[in-house]
Amino acid sequence: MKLYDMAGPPSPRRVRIFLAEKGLELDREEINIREKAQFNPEFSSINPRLTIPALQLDSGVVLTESEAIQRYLEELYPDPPLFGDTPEERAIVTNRLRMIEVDGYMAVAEAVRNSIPNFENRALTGPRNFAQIEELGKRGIERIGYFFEDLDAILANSQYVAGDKYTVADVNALVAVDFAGMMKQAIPENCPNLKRWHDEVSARPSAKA
Ligand SMILES: N[C@@H](CCC(=O)N[C@@H](CS)C(=O)NCC(=O)O)C(=O)O
Repeated sequence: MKLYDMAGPPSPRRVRIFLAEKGLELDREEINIREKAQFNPEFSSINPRLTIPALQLDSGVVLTESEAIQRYLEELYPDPPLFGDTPEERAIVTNRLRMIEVDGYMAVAEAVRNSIPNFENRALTGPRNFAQIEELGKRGIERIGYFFEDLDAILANSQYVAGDKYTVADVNALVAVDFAGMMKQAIPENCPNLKRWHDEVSARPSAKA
């Protein structure tokens, strides 16, 4: 098994934090997307979607979605459980993951990729080029604020994002909140529950991954 990875970008960090929580190390290769290494034929033949993380299994199959990688690793290494212990917990984790992906990660990506000059003509990842749309950049910023508020409301009633246990929902939410920092969007004063949670999960050793 081999993980195509890079320190810095958010999606691979989701997998690295998950691995750290499981106490796992994988064989890794860096794909430096700042230097456009995702376009090199050696990598594009492995992942034609041109994104990291990518996990190549011993069978040759390549997983190109961080959540698919996390779920696969959970099946292989169930302890500690990070997707919930019961059907209800697992359903809540999945529910939260979807919210984090759509309302959090995608909102920040929308802002970043439609406003930062480095992403000119690269408003979406992948093999096809897309022009930036300024209005989408602005909408992304607005949506980040709502994401913070919605997470704060969840965390007003529970210690962690999917209940009273630390799960993969905390991993991916932490990465989305930190990713918002790329647009200089910090946790606002009116989100004390989010701040309390962020301090707590950031203090876990895995957060350094
Ligand atoms: N849905 C994918 C997203 C992967 C993704 O967008 N990765 C970014 C780094 S965070 C990337 O590879 N970008 C390449 C590019 O910008 O061309 C996942 O969850 O893993």
